[in-house]
Amino acid sequence: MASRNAVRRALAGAVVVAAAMTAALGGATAASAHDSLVASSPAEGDTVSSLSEVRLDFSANLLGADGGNIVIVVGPDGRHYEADCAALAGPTLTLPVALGAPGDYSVEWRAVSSDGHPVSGVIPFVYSGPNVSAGAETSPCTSAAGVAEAAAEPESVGGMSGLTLGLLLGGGVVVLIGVLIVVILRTRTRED
Ligand SMILES: [Cu+2]
Repeated sequence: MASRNAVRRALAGAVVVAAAMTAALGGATAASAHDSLVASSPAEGDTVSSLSEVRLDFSANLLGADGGNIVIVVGPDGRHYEADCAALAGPTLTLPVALGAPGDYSVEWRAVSSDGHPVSGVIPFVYSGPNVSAGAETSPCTSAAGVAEAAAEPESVGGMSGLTLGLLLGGGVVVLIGVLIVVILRTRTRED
C-alpha cells in the first residue's frame, strides 16, 4: 500500500509538471503571435480617383510610436508621394499623401507588432486622378529608406521566441523524465 501511495504521489507530481508546461507553452505561443493588417484604404488592387490619406488598420495596437512604424507611397516614376510622416493611433496608421501622374502606385509599410516583432507589406493600387504633386526623391521621414529592405526581409518568426520555446520544451521533457525515473526507482525499491 505504501508503494502505491508513493507512486500516486509521484504521478500527481508529474501531472502538475505537465500542466505547468502546457500553460507555459500556451502563454509563449499566444505572446508570439504577430499582428496583421486587417484593412487598408486604398485596398490592394483598388483604383482611386482621389487620395489624400492612406489608412492601415491592424489587428492590435502597434508599438513604436517613435519612428518604428513607417508608411511610404511610391509612384509609377519611383518617386515618393508622402505629404508627411505616418501617424499612429492605437491599431491604426495614417499617412497624408499628395499623388502625381495617374498610374501604378504602391503603399509600402513596416509596423512594430504588439509583441515587438516587425511586420511589413506592400499594397499596390492604381491612381486615376489629377496630378497634384511632383513627388520627391526621398521620403520626408528620414528612416523611411529602410522600409524597402524591411519589406524584402523574411519575417523573423523564429529567433528568440523559437529559442525560448525550444528551451521550455527541452526543460519540461527533462523534468518529466526525471519524475518518471523516480517513480520507477521507488516502485522497484518497494517491490524488492
Ligand atoms: Cu512576433
